[in-house]
Amino acid sequence: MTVTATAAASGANATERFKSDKFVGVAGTPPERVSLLAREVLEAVHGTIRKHKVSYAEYNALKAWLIAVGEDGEWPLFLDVWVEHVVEEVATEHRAGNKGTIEGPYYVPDAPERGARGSVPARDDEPGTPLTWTGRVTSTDGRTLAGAKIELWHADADGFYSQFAPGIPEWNLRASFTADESGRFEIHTVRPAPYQIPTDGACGKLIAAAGWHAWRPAHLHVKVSAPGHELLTAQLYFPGDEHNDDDIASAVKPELLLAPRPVEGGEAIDYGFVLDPERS
Ligand code: MBD
Ligand code: FE
Repeated sequence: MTVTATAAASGANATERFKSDKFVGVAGTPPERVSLLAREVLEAVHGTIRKHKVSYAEYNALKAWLIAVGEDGEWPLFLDVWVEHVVEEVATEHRAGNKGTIEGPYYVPDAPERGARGSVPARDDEPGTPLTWTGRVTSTDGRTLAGAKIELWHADADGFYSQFAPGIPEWNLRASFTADESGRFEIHTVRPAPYQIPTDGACGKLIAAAGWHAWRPAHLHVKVSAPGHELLTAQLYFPGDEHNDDDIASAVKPELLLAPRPVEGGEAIDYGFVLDPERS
């Protein structure tokens, strides 16, 4: 692959996507809660400054860096990599069904529909090991969830996401499946590569300056939904990936590890989902 994704290109797309898709607002939030949350975050910052005697040079570096995060369109990336996992933890701690994890910045709704069985949109010469994924969707109350929707999106074998990197067809490796009468589905795709945070943007500069690594392990993203049930957002991981234990986005959980087995022409996985009924 000759084109490289720039932080500015993928960041601008992620920022636009978020603005159009997610800004529903929390208009009814009482001022007491806004004040409490804002004050405690600021106090945490003040505490760090006092504890480590942060200098003016460091303060100005922070200011310049925060401006660059916005200019590079990397607020979605920054927040989803370093903050979202705790929001997800708090939001789903009551669940008895499937573990989930963070959504990240690259979901796009309304991907092409493929019924209960089919292949994700892919290029004729799509690189990567072919992957056949079978599974079943049920409820924690034991019911089969016929008609459940399984939305899948993932990076290609170079680690790039369609709509967030140049030169990739719009819906490449993005599709929506519908579980059959017995709750089953069968998906044909390819194994994604690990994802590297762009090195040329503000997030990459923080990573380099701090001496961290920039990697997420290879993963498949899903959203699984059914009427009367809580939306499950998850990612599935491949055993043996060197970053399963130190994902920069802290989003790996043991329950989300796949167990691929070699089959003729590729590999196969079996992984199903158990959804929690909506709380009344
Ligand atoms: C990704 O692919 C991702 O899933 C997350 C959470 C953050 C950055 C890139
Ligand atoms: Fe991802």
